[in-house]
Amino acid sequence: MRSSVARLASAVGSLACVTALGCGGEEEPVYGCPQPLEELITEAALLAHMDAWSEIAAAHGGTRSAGSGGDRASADYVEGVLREAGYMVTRQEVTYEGFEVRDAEFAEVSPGPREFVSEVDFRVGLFSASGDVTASVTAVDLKLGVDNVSTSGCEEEDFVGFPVGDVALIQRGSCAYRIKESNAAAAGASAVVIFNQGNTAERRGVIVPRLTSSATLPVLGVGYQLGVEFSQLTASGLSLRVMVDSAVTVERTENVLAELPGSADAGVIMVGAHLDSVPEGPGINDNGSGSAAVLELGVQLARCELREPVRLAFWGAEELGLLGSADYIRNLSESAIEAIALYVNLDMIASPNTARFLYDGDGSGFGEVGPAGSDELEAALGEAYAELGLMTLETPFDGRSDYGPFIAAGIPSGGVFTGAEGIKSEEQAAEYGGIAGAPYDPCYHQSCDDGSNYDKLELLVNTRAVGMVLESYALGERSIHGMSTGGSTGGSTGGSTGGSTGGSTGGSTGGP
Ligand code: PHI
Ligand code: ZN
Repeated sequence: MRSSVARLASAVGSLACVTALGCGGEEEPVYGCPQPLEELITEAALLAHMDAWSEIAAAHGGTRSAGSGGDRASADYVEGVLREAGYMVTRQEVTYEGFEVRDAEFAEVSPGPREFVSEVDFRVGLFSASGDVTASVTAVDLKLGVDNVSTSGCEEEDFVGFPVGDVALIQRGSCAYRIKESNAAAAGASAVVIFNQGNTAERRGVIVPRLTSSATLPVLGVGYQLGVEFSQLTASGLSLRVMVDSAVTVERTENVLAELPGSADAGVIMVGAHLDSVPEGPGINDNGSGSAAVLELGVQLARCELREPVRLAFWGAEELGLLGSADYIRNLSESAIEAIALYVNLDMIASPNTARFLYDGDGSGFGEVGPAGSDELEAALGEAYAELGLMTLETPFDGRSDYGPFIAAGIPSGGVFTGAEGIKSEEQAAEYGGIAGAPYDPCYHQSCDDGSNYDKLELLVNTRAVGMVLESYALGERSIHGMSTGGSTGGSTGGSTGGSTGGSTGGSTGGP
């Protein structure tokens, strides 16, 4: 794989001046790292980053979720480490909508009266409009009872004859809450109360109807039993008061980006991980693990003489729906997208009850095929693991992490994953050890995803394997489909971001 010339150059050490024919010539420099990258990746360095995430979370209320103090401190930490390694670091602002309930009241006025308790008897819909309405109630196409197939409020016809100004009593089922809400609004309803479907045991509790910021009515969710009671009371002149005082807020987080220049520039080699956790916890396996790997790979790659540019990304707000990576891709020009040779995503790479999965870019395991070149990337990762004597399985190429926006843009992608809420099989336990019948990560998206919730050896070997692959591409020992590595394309490495953020994503090193 690695040429002996590169190894010689490593031994000499002064890489900038080592070329095939001596210094100062036109010839290509000799590309290489002081040692093979996998040897430069140490457990101690990775654990220092993992400890940093834990300390940051502990100092910020136990979370590093998007927009929180822990999120910002994590970005500060990444920036500090990368600056120290010689990078220029760019922080790209990502804004998104939040939702806040200031106050809510819900009561039966007649035949009552009775007051309902927020969070116990009812919950405010996500993105519910504000309002204070007292009105009689009209039920909308309800189908009560076990095994019902409710389509309540899903069709405009459900509202034929609906009295303008009434509260619409709607049942969960068959279509999105926002469709029920918009049909109700179009029919002149003043507010909406949606009750759980009641078709199964799981669909009986109090619900939070999830709408969008374009909702125009106050919307509350209640449990099945209360919904049934209301439906029986409509004949006795049921009147309800619905009061919601809410606001759509503007929230912000950021993507952290940094780049090493290459001298040939055939295509940018990109590697990324999301930096945010869920609000419930510190996010140490999800995704302190991937973040630590990208960070340390970046630190060590900065010591290499690269043929291709390497770009690091730490994504914001992945847990809210891949917001940061989607924003990044949305703000790239066509040519900046074409300049990216490949993207490696690292999201959860040290699960405590691990199995090792490669993203199935060639579709051999699950059928879904990635953009051309994703197959080669999967094969390259497979080779690296084989070289390390480690076994891998495959995980569906479904875009359920930050590579989603990349594959949507046609960029060859791949990655490593050690499992989330999925259950480890007997065969996997036999191969990897650990507990069959238990989740790969028993603390997935919980407060216990803390400093004890990851496998140190797994973090080390996965970072090393990815390092081997990144190094081979970045040194020009390997190329990806469609990208000529025979010479410079003169393509842009930067990828400038336009739009609201105005930031440039293409930092370069001032460094070593
Ligand atoms: N993106 C999810 C978990 C996840 C990670 C799913 C990787 C698939 C893969 I491949 C999360 O962050 O919660
Ligand atoms: Zn994740």
